[in-house]
Amino acid sequence: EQVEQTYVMVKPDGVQRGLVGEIISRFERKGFKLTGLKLFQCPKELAEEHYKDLKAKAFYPSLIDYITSGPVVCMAWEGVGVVASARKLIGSTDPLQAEPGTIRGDLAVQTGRNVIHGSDSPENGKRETALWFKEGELCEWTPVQAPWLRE
Ligand code: DAT
Ligand code: MG
Repeated sequence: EQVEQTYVMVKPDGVQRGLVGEIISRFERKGFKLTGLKLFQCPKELAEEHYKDLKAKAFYPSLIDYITSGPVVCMAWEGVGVVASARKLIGSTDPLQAEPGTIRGDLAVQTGRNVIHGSDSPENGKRETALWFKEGELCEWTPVQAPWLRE
């Protein structure tokens, strides 16, 4: 079983709406390991690099405006299966299609204000974690609960 990394980010609407604790709590309770966490005002260049695959989309300019419109909360989470599991906790891109019980299903109503980002593959998990966190901002540590989460 491969330990993966994923990059999860509370978007500016989630911060403005006071959902940071609620969102972090869902990942914490699941049992993944937090390895990086910061409140951060994203520069335009970084938003453009993060979403470079969407550059051709009509919504791209408003997406960049949205992500840079206020502070975000950047998180790195680690664990076996964390990438796909985080996507499940997050729910579908369109919050109206997202299942109840997911973050977007419970806490959002529109794709353009869907409160959270999560990497879509282990490769992108590594790429995005390295993009948003500098060396020295990530912590290697062993949670005391580790033996109670995995046999
Ligand atoms: P996800 O964030 O679920 O991985 P994505 O990678 O396809 O979704 O798109 C990145 C973000 O771009 C998404 O969270 C919100 C925005 N977006 C995607 N499709 C959109 C659309 N049709 N209209 C407006 N914004 C959209
Ligand atoms: Mg995506």
